Amino acid sequence: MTGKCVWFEGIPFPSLGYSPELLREVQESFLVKDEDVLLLTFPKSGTNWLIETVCLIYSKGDPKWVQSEPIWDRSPWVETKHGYELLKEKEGPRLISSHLPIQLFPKSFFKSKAKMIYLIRNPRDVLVSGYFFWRSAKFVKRPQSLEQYFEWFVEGNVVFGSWFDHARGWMSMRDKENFLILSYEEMKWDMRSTVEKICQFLGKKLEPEELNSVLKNSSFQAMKENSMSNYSLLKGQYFEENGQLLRKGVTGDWRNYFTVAQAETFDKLFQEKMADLPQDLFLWK
Ligand code: PPS
Repeated sequence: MTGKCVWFEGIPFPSLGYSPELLREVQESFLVKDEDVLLLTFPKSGTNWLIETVCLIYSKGDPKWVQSEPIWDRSPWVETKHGYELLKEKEGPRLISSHLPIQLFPKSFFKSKAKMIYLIRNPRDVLVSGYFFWRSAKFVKRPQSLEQYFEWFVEGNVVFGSWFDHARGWMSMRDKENFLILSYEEMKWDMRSTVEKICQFLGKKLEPEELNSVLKNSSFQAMKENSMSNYSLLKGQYFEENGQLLRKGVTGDWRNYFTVAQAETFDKLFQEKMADLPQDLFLWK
């Protein structure tokens, strides 16, 4: 993928809201505080679902916050111009989102006690989700076909770089006590237990009816209808009218799109790149 993107340290970034100077400043100078909570993902892994869930946990299931403030202001993306400016001004404990690979993340985090949740998703579904999403976006080079995007993805030639490098990099933190790995798949299969796990990690306690409200208001349908979370406010400037963040919200959709040859190529690559990691990290298998 070349053309419509910004390059930094060999990795392509979207062309709107990112610059090499800012990415350098974020890495060198952004101050992560011990009380911050960081939500980290490779794009299209369910980032916004995780943000919505954590916001609802913070508000004890009350949907007022998630229905009144855009999701990118509740938990700003630190690497974007908008998010960085907002975060610098924010007082108190902050929710911070990011898609950055580990080597470009603010250095101050690694000396802090801030908690981080890394959300991982079957990269095959990440690929398919990304293909449909970027096709309608105005700030990246658009793929012309799934076949083309498949090639870009396996070469690591997509925004935020190689999924494999991203996952490997962040998973090296997995034994740290301020680091929690979650998967999109476990959120789909047992969201109640996942919310309980997040609460335990963040030291939050929810009453049963509050937990029910978190589940209800973070559901695919609720988020799809919530204009503060479904990116409909960004249509026009950032996306075409047909663009949608909440497309299908399922696991295993790649099976509807990959050819047999693509599935085999992907399996082989996954083996090559990830075989030495504990395989129970990859719950979709
Ligand atoms: S982004 O643009 O990188 O921040 O996108 P991200 O939020 O990481 O990923 C978008 C995919 O997450 C799905 N999604 C959900 N699935 C289930 N339940 C809920 N509540 C939910 N919210 C978002 C969304 O549908 C995208 O996946 P696909 O497969 O394209 O549907």
